[in-house]
Formats: sequence, C-alpha cells, structure tokens
Amino acid sequence: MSSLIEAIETLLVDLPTIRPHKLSMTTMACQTMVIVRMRHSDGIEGLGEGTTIGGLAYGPESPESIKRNIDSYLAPLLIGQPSGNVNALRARMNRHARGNSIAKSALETALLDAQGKRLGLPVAELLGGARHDHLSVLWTLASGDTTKDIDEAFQRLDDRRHCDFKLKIGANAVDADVRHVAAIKEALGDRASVRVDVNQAWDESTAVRGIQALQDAGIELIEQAIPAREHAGLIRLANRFNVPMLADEAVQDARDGFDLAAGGFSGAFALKIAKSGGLLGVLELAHVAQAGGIGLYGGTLLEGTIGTAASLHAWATLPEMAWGTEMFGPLLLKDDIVTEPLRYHDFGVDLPRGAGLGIALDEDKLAHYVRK
Ligand code: MUC
Ligand code: MG
Repeated sequence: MSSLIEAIETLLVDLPTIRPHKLSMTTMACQTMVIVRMRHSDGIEGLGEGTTIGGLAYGPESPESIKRNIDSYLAPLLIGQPSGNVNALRARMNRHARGNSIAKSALETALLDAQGKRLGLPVAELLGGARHDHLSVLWTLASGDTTKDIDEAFQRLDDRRHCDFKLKIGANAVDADVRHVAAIKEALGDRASVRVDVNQAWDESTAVRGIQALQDAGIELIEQAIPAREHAGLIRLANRFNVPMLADEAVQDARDGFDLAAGGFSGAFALKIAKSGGLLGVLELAHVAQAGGIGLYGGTLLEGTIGTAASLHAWATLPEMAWGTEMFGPLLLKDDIVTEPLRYHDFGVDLPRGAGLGIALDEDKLAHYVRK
C-alpha cells in the first residue's frame, strides 16, 4: 500500500532583502514565500515553495492567493490520495483547477521532495538523472543607482560569485535607462556580460529605439521588452536585431513555447518552475525549446532556498544552458530558513546532494520569520 497524503500546511514567510531591489513594476524590500509542508502516512514530509514578486505587481497570483487557493481548493484534491504518482496528481490538479501555476508548482515540489526522500534519491534522479552538479548563476544589479550597481558588480566579480549581470530597466525614460546600462557595461568592459530585463515596460516602437541603443552599447541579451501577450511583436524584434531576445513573461508553458517557436521566434526562453506549474511542466517547455532550436535559461521568481533547489534539480537534468541561470534568490535575502544554505562559489551554485531536494528546514528560523 503506497503512502497517503495526510496533511498540507501552508506558511507565509517574510524575509527582508539585503537592499532594495528595483524592477520596472515594483521595488522590493522584502520577499514573501509560501512554504508548503506536506505530511504523509509513512511519516515523510515533503517541502515546497511558491513565490512571486511584489504582491500582485508581477503576475495574477499573490502570496496570499497562493496560500488561500492551496488551502481551499488544491490541498483538498490531494489529501487522502496515494502520494507516489506525481503525474496522476498533477493531472488531477489541472483537471479541477485552472491557472494557479505557482501554487501548483509548490505542491508538485513537495510531492517530488517526499518521493525522493521515500526512495532515498535526489529529485534530479527522479527526473532521469543530473547531467551537472554545478550550474552558473548571474546576479541582478537593481539598486536603482548606477554607481552602486558598478561597485556591487566589481564586488561580485572579485568574490568569484558572479560574472554575468542582468540590469532591471523600464521604470525610467528610455534614454536614462540606456545611459545607465551603457555606463555599467563600459565600466565592466570584457570582465562581465551585461543583459537587461525590461519586464514588459515598453511598447514595440519604444523597444525598437531602446534595443538599437542597447545593442550598440554591447548588451548581449534583451529580456521581455514588450508586454507578455504580444507574441507577434516579440517575434518581429527577434528577427530585426542581432542581439538575441529572451522571452520571459511571454512564455509560461509548453503551449506558449510552441506558439513562439512555430511563429519564427529565435533567441531564448526563461524557464521557471513557477510559470509552468512545476518541474514536470517546465521540462516540457524546455523540450519544446530544444526542438525549436531556442536557447535555454534557468529563470527565477526570486524564490528562497527551497524553490531555488527545486529549480536546480530540474535544470541539472538538461543539457548545458546556453544562457546559464539566475538562481541567486537566496543571496538577495538577509537570512534563510534552512539548516544548510546552498553553496555558491566559482560563479555558480552546487546542486544540493541528499534525498529529495536535499534541503532541511531550520525550525527556529522558520518560527521567527513566519507571518503571525
Ligand atoms: C524576472 O522577471 O526575470 C529574476 C531576477 C530578478 O531580479 O527578477 C526576476 C524576475
Ligand atoms: Mg524577467
């Protein structure tokens, strides 16, 4: 008799960031994670995390809605079910609940963590096996101040923590943003690659002007310059410029990936477990990208250690990603709620070892940061 899912607890955990993190749609001083503790009849607990950016600023799910929708709708679909068949439980959630990809990702992560612990295998092995145990990680410069960003970049380079940088732009006028980015690229020269994420802030004609100037300044990747739903516009931009486009908000799941690939998009897809409803869904998207000749990039919604570890287990099963990863979420937070933080070194991070995600909660820290 396989183990049954007995109880699912969701906790809102608020952790301060090390500095304000300025994006086109919000400035973060704190990150809120929804931590899932899923208990099973064999005594095993699976951990999951559902996290977004800036309440409802980034997308249609907020931390509070993730918790509420798990508690009221998704957990009742899972409680009492045999826990080992993740494919069946994923189908059950999708059949009875639309959308809510971040909530579903948190639950699927907890199912995989529990199954890995049960079998004594890392999640990457459940997914077919890890091809890498160290993945490159970029850093996002988003203090909102050019001089501070340059100092931060040199610090990260000197510490051998990161050698690729992403700049968050789109909150200011295009010319001011371009001056900011060009100054950082000029200061860093060949020591680092510089990319930008516009987070949908421009319309297409503004994007043409901005991207031309960024391409001239030596920027090497342009992420989500225009609104998510404008697939045709994104394809036009990809065909117009030499600098590649990275589709992020535009590509949630395999269906979006197929539409973009079939429409003639080239460049790269930002993979995120949160967008695709979990590890299984994001790997489907990765396979569509590979079939369409589109590059891979391991993306984050600025998850803490649990969500970041889950993503790393998925990325580790893929071929080397053309654009690396941005799995730096835990480094943006002042503290952690796990006993062993992830190990960042030599411009990347190690895939955690151990059964399941390879992550254990620090109960004191959790009690300290959980929303009362
Ligand atoms: C995004 O849109 O890519 C990833 C890094 C960061 O600073 O924000 C996120 C979200
Ligand atoms: Mg992005």
